[in-house]
Amino acid sequence: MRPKISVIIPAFNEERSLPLVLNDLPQSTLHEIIVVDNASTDGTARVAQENGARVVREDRRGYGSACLRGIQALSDPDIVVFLDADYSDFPEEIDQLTQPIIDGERDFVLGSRMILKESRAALLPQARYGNRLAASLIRLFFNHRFTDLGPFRAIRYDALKAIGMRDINFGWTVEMQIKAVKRKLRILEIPVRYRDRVGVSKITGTVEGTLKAGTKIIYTIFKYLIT
Ligand SMILES: Nc1nc2c(ncn2[C@@H]2O[C@H](COP(=O)(O)OP(=O)(O)OP(=O)(O)O)[C@@H](O)[C@H]2O)c(=O)[nH]1
Ligand SMILES: [Mg+2]
Repeated sequence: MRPKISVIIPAFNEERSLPLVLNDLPQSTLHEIIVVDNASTDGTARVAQENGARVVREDRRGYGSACLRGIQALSDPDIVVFLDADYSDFPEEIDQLTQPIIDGERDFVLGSRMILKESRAALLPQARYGNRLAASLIRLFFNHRFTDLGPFRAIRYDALKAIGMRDINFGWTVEMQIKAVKRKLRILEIPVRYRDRVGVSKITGTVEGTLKAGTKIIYTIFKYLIT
């Protein structure tokens, strides 16, 4: 039997990019696509529905809040894929992320944007720097080599439930990675393509977003070192 693959897409005011993301997903092979409308003030919910997704709303802003809401809305999948709504990732690469899990070889597959030269170039300099810093700390504290904190990732549903995600904003991606290491999940990083986003930047493209995200990520790494 084919495994049930659910996709969770957190979206805050992404009406321009979201249709592109949804149309590049191989929808007929997927169990469900959940767009979490994170209190958008534009047509995000409408375009999500029009382009084949189920929409749930989360009024508490924050990347992690949106992802947590998406997890609540899942209908018993085998594999969960997280994907951003901004069309920076290449949704058609989803099969590369899920295949190692389908084959029973891995529990968690992370798309890294730091491996291919073109992908790395599409990251903002502060993101490249932050990724390297976070990766060094994780290697030092938890003895696992990651190269990125990329948003495009696939994880077995039972593993996702087991790690118990909590972060409500920018610590989300790093929390999942650290908990995966601590739980001794079988982890694989694969190179993914990446491009400039469509629409307005919310985090890395702004000074405030970068500072907040950077601080929260480093804080989260130390928090899980201690606890
Ligand atoms: N910032 C932010 N993003 C959210 C929120 N809820 C959902 N998102 C989504 O999270 C994803 C990542 O946000 P981006 O603005 O692309 O942030 P980034 O990838 O760090 O930076 P750029 O792509 O360079 O702008 C997008 O799909 C957003 O729509 C929220 O409350 N705040
Ligand atoms: Mg982005």
